[in-house]
This record gives sequence, C-alpha cells and structure tokens, in this order.
Amino acid sequence: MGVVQGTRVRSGEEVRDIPASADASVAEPATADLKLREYMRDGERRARSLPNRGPIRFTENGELAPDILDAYLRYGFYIFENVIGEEELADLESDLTDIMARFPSQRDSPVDAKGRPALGADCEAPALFWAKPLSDPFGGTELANGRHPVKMSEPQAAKDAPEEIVYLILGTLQHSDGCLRVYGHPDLLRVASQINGEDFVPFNEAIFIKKPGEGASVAWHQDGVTHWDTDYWDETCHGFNFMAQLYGCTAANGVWVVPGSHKRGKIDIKAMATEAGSDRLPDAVPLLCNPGDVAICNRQLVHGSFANTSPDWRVTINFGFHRRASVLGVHGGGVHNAPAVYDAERIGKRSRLIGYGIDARRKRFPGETPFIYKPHVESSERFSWNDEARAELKDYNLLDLSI
Ligand SMILES: O=C(O)CCC(=O)C(=O)O
Repeated sequence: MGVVQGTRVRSGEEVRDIPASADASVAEPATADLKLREYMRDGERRARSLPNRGPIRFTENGELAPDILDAYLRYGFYIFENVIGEEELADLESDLTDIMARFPSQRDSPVDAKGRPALGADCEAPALFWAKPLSDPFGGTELANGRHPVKMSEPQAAKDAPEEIVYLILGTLQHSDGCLRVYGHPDLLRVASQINGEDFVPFNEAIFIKKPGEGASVAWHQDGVTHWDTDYWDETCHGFNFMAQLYGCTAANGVWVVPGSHKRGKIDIKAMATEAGSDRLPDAVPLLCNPGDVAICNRQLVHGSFANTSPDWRVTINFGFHRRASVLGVHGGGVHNAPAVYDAERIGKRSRLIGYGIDARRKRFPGETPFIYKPHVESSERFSWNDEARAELKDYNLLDLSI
C-alpha cells in the first residue's frame, strides 16, 4: 500500500514522516498467512484496476463531475484522494491521542488510566464498543438485527495483548473538534448535496480504531434495516458513509467491499461465504487509501473488515448522510439508538450538527469558502461553535437517524 509522499504513517507504536521520495506503489500485505496474503494481493490488484479514485472534482456549474458520480453509482464506492491536508490530519491525530488516553481503564470503569472521568462514562447514548483483540464481536450473532450473519476468522492475539480493546466510538462529534470540522468540510458536503439532494440529512458518526495486532474485525454486512422490502427501494435508499483516513488503509487493515452489490437488494451473505468456503469473499476488494483520503461508500454495499494482524494502524473517521425522503416519517431501525419515528422536528435538531460543523471549520480554516446548507438558509437558523454549543452536543447521538 502506498503512502502520500511527504506525510506521516503510523506503524506499531511509531508515527513517522515519509520522505517525499518514498515509493507509493503496491506493497506486500503484512500477514504471515500465505493464502490470506494471496487473497489480499489479488484484491488489491482488482481494486487498483477500478476507475473510481482521484481528487474531488466539480463542473463549472458546481456539480459533481459526471464521471465521478457515474463511477460511484456503478461501483457503490469512490476514493476521494487528498481531501484532508497535513494540518488537519495533525489536529485529528492530536484529538485521537486525547480520546484514547481518556478511555476507561477497562470496560464499565468510570475512570481512565490516570483516574480522571473516562470518556463516555457519563453518556446516556452509546459511546464505546469493546471487543477482545482480533475478535469478531458481531459475526454470526443476532446483534444489530442479525445483519452480520457470518463469523470472521479470529486470529490469536499476542499473550500480552489487553483483555479487551475499544474498536469503535459513536457520537464522536462531541469528543473531537477535529472530527466536527471534517464533518463541515465544504467539498464533502457538496458531494453529499449532489448525491442525496440539497436537503440531505445526517445519519451518524463514528471512529473505527484498528490498532495493529488488536483491531477487531467487522463481519460482512449490508447497512440499512428499513427500506429493503419496500416498493420504493432503490440502490441509494439507505444513504452513504464518508470514511476519512487518518493513517491511510491497506488490504490488511482496511474495509473490503463487494463492488456493485448495493444494486442487488438484500443479499444472502451466508450463502456467499458458504460458496466461497471461508470469510474471504472472492469478488470483494479493499478500500486502499493514503492518509487524508476519504472513501464514500454506499451503505447497501456488502462490506466488512478483517482483524488487523498487520503492523499498521487504521483510524477511520466515519460520517454518513441520507436523503431526507429516506428518513422523514420513517420508523428508525433501533440499531444505533432507540427505535422512533423520525419527524421533521427530530431531523431539524439532528441537522444542527451540520451547522456547527460548518462554523467550527470556518473558525479554524478562515481561508476556505464554507458550505451553505440549504435547510438552514430556509429556516434562517444561524450556528456559532462556542462553549454553549459544545454543551448542547452532549449525547447528541441519541437523535441519530438510523435507517
Ligand atoms: O471500518 C470498518 O472496519 C467497518 C465500517 C463499517 O462497517 C461501516 O461503516 O458500516
């Protein structure tokens, strides 16, 4: 996996700069399992042959370049290269370091390793997800509406690995100004508006942490629980996720997707794995990103990630958006919070995060032209990112729009 020249990677515990002359070509997948290596090398080759990566481009009329839109609609994903710059990556890394230092010393502990109140300990909304190192906490269980039907392989972690690790954080915008500012990124919000309409609405936000030798797998699944069997179902019905990469991602530590599977309705993933004879789905390809790249992934794609046995960290800043029509009046699925009917008031409240994200970004990057979110123009609401707003964000993810 190549890296952006002149930027940083994090391997093991070491964060190091890559000189501008570093080779950005394909590297060996770092795993001792030869068959897995071959699977990963093959997946990487197929991923690199797809015409769905490059910088975000708009036409003179401000529309997303038609070839990007076509490729996204066709394959269900696209890699936007070099979206997050060096300065912003450094902000995110600093937030991440702080977040990890404030994890509870163990599951359910109210304090962190230094005895301070732990991150998320006072949250009513779901905050931290724990798992045994290199395990698969969801595969083959009924959790999350049983949407992860296949158990992934669970490599043996090192003897000195911790008993449990945090691999997923929800409600992240209350814990990281850096994530809030990425959420307000003008080009990404323009993409959201092109794909989901000018009145697009939030889904949820997360950070996936795949520490080398510990990061848990996410079993193959399709997101989305509400619209599969409706007569208005279509290939973009359940929205998309942006996946911004702090350290980049490789075949060994990144998300894998089955290109085009978002068009095929609800797929029998168990049958796919049975036919494959393992958890290595033959048509899947890895998302390959450098630090600062942002993947956009249709939530209906079959996707998942393997336990991270590689020496490289993966930290993904996830945030998703929906079409308003997919959410308004819909009885939400209850995967990320309590089931409820999503009315206009709730959608309006949850969309305040877009206003705060835009203002937080404007204050940090005053040279950029901020995104204008049409629903806030129409409602004449103004948002200022300050201490009062910060207090308002506590447990904001109780209002996630989870379909
Ligand atoms: O980042 C990962 O490993 C999994 C991401 C995922 O499943 C999702 O965003 O729905």
